[in-house]
Amino acid sequence: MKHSLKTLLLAGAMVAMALPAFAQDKLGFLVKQPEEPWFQTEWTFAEKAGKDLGVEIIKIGVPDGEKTLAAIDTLAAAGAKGFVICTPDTKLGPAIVRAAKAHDLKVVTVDDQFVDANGKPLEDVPLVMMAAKEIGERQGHELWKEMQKRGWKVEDTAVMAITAEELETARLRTSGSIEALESEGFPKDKIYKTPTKSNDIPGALDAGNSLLVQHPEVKNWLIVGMNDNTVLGGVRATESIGIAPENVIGIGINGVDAVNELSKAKPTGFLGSLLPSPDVHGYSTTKMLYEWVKDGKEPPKFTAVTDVVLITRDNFKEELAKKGL
Ligand code: FCA
Repeated sequence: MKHSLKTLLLAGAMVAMALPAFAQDKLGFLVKQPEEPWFQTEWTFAEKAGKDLGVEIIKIGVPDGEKTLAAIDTLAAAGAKGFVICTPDTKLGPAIVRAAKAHDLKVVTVDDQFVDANGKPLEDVPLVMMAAKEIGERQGHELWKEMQKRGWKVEDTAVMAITAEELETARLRTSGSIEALESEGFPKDKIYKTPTKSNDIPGALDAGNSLLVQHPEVKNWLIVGMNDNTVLGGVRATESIGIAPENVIGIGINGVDAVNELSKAKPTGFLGSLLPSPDVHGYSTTKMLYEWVKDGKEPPKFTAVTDVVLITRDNFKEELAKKGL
């Protein structure tokens, strides 16, 4: 009796010792635009990975540099061992790496690659992202296909390419899209670039408006942009000057950010979106980071997530459901 009680107590103490250590495992997941469904989806799947692995995920929105560095301090104070980040500014890379090192935190980047002050990529930091050039090319080919389907003439049509050249993934996507259109035979001199100040709808709307006032002669518009919000801003610009939806084709990238638009009662100029795998981005980065922290298994320096599907009003519910989104 006495013995078994002692055993029990001992076993209990061992569990008690083991449990807090287990429960205390924490990892951060920092994203630049927490208002975008894209990043909310990454968070959801990071938490799913956290649950499967028995780790707590600390989610923090980091819209600027100051908030990013403060978030890293917060993670360190909470006892986290590392974090996944989509940085608000790729040039913050060296500062983020420095802060992480100072706190002995491991870093995995997602979606946007860190660069140094000269724009050179920090290739040492593990990165998971969609294949940017390829998804851009797909956008260009799909725009062309739809243009053919509608029987538009090249003479009546121009491209509004909303650009964000300072963000490498955006530059790769839009240049891929433009090159694909050119390879299909779209005339170079009717592909008009217009830079956006911010990667959201208001920024892209301004960019679109300033282009449209210069080209009242254009009847039909194809809209190129690096993600759904950028293309949506362009579509809103065409609407604001009364161009009919039948004369506009916009195809976005991200998919999850297009759900509201594709759910509208009437079709708009936004035809659809290329849906990559935000679920995989959120889950696999978290798992990589966990294995790195836990077992010292270093993640690959670069993982490109391919596998993209075009969602439109006709199939978006099914396609999202297939991915559990
Ligand atoms: C960038 C964009 C996001 C998303 C992500 C994969 O960070 O800003 O909208 O497309 O790449």
